[in-house]
Amino acid sequence: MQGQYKALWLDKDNNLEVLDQRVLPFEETTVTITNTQETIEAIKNMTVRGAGIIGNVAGFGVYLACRESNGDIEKLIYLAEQIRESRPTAVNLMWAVDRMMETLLNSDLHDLELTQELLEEAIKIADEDCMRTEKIAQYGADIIEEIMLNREIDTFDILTHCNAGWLAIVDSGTALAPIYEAKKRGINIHVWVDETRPRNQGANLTAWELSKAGVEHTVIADNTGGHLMQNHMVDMVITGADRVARNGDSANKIGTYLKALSAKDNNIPFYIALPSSTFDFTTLDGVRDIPIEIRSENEVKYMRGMDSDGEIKEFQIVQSQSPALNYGFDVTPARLITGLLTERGVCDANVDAISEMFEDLI
Ligand code: RUB
Repeated sequence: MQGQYKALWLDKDNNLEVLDQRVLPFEETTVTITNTQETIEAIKNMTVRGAGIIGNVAGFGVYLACRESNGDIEKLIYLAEQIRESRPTAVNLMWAVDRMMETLLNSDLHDLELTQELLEEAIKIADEDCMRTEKIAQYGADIIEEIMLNREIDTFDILTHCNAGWLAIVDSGTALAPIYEAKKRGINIHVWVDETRPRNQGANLTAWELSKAGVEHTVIADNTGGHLMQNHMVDMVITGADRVARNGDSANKIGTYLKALSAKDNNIPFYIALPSSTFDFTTLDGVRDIPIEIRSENEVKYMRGMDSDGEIKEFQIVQSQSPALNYGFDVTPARLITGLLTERGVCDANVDAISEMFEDLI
């Protein structure tokens, strides 16, 4: 891929360009990231968001940190640590920084040559994610085909939560990758898109991605999923993940857990799609130990949107004196998950199956 992906790419000076995900779907603009501080800001303020992309941007961030460190390795290690701490839940961030640091520590190159080596490693990480998401697309579409055959249905209704498409991980996405592949295979597919309050990644990003790809979809308020499942309007639920523990417990955008409970109650397959870089093999119990990000209460109290004159504005929707609480993620216990859809195939969500399939990475 040579460092050119749909949601991020390198400019002629080898700075990182990213799509600004804060302003989609109303504006399509890019942000240029040239140094560590800009990398950290872009991850923190969610110019880029989604576990996979955060990892990729962090990888390129370490290369940019090297470029700005002028051979000062201690400074570079310090800057890399700052990038590593920019968001707490998506483990791809830590994984990518650690891999870049391993390259650094094993290298006997200096200055420009070292910077070039780190750039190549960041590209390699992103290229590998591309390959993983391609495989997830194939395995996921196979499952969709199988369910359709068994149930003899004409249109396949999938429910997804948040955004786990090509905006969230290069270059096909995780949860959306099988959907794009199923469409390519000629399957009639329709997606229920949870709006995903408070930041509306479903309404703003997933709906935008799906329309660009010509995939039929309907945006629903987050509370609608249970009713749809109870009324046989959902054939499968599939979401991405920010961190999957060794026992299969999976952290994803807040609200995912409720969808999994409802899917279980209604006997609907519930899949988590993830590349192996989203596993945290050192965390043994996800519900107990995955760190959950708490973000600003203003994300709950304000909403951004377009007014009737076409102007983009932020609106307050909660009275000032009421406090709000904003957990970014929740953890779906492994017992509610039908399967983990990975680049190596479908893995049962339990410690034995994960240990067996990913033995070489643990
Ligand atoms: C994003 C989110 C996404 C996963 C998907 O949260 O929860 O579902 O990150 O990642 P946020 P992937 O918008 O707060 O970053 O595409 O790697 O599965």
